[in-house]
Amino acid sequence: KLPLYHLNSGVSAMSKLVFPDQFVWGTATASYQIEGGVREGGRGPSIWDAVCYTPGRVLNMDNGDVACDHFHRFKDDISLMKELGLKAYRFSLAWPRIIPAGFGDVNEQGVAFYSELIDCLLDAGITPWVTLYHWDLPLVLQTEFDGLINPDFPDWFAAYADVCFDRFGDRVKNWITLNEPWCSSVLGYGIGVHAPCRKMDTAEAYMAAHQLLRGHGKAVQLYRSKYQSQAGSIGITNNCDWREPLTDAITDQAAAQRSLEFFLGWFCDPIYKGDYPQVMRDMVGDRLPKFTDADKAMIKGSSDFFGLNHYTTMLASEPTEQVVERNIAGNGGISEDQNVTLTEDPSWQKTDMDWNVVPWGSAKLLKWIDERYDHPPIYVTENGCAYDVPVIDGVCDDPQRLDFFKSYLTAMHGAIADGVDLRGYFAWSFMDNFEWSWGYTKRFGLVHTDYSTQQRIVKNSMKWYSQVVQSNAIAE
Ligand code: PNW
Repeated sequence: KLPLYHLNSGVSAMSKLVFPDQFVWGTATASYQIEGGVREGGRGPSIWDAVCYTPGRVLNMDNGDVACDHFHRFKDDISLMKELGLKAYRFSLAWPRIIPAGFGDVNEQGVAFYSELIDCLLDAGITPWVTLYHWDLPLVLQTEFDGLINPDFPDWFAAYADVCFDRFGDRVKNWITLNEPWCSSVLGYGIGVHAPCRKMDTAEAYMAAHQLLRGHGKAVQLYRSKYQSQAGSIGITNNCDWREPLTDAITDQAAAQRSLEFFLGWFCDPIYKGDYPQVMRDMVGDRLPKFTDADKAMIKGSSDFFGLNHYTTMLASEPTEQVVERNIAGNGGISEDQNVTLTEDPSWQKTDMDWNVVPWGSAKLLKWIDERYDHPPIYVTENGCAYDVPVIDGVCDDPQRLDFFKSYLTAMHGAIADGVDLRGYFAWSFMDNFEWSWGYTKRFGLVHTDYSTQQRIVKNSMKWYSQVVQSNAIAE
């Protein structure tokens, strides 16, 4: 455990919080949310293209056809990152650009696009952190093969990953297999608000999670055996909110713990401990698939680092009656299975997503992870907030976002001081973009996107963040 003053090597120890040497600072995006160009360069359709064209699924029937037009403007976007002094950039590859039919033929134009983007980042001195799957599944895998719930998913995913490692691995040294499999499973197959918008049977959500974990394990096994000489690291990114017990009653503490195990333990226990949490086995029963011994061996130890996306906190308590209805508020997941009541402190501030701003929740979650998974190296691969702030006279002054980042980073710095091995932080998002079922109505960017002109305007929060990145410290 390092006492705080060891981290403060600066002159005015009390006035700034210095982060450890080598701390990775960046921003994050995802292919479908920013690229556009969906019918260009040989790209095939994804499940999100289809969902966007189905009335009632996405607010205003917005879609990713143009998005931030990053497909055509990536060079300018990267120049801006360089100008701002950003050091790392997390983005995702669109599987349907690389293998349009899901498996089989490689689309060389798609490979060329990402190859150029990667070179451009490296020329700008920015380290690429590449996510292989951030939700844009090739549509044909859904329509013809049932997508993530097909037990062949791991083979398709590993074959796609193989192409990516082969073509980009000489330059990309930081890989993330999956972004938030919780969202793919719960929102895609349980609640049905994300593509493919299924909500027929909760067993499907557990099966999707199962095949995603097997796919992750298989891709990592391949990377470690076939591409060892590339000397990169590979991991997975999971998302989790913090759950604070409503009271210190044993039952509320148990409810909070159960909720965290259903949220994060679901995906991380197999990776760090070899199987799903016992509480899920007990409460979900036969709908929770079982790993074979070969699966367990493949998945256990399959992440070189702990990727965490974190946005908010809820209060958890023991329900007075068994939860019977699925509660989609507060990211409750398949709430009837976990049987936890989620509430909020009315004094908490909220973002445009209605997500609570609770910085100390991030520090508690980091410590929970540190303890449960035996002190893994952690990278926060997303954290951020939606606030819609107008551009006035060319200026976007967004003090709420600045405060959000400042308070969360201060809390996370405290977690580091308490011994958590946090090694990096990526703000979500580099620029305003397509926010899934919310279309373009939620603005998470540190750069403002004007969707009618595609002009980028650096928000004041970004000017502040750029200073943090360049000084490796938060000035108070
Ligand atoms: C993440 N939830 O999505 C994604 O990785 C990003 O693509 C997205 O833009 C960002 O967070 C902001 O939403 C989430 O309901 C979507 O718990 C929903 C939830 C969590 C994360």
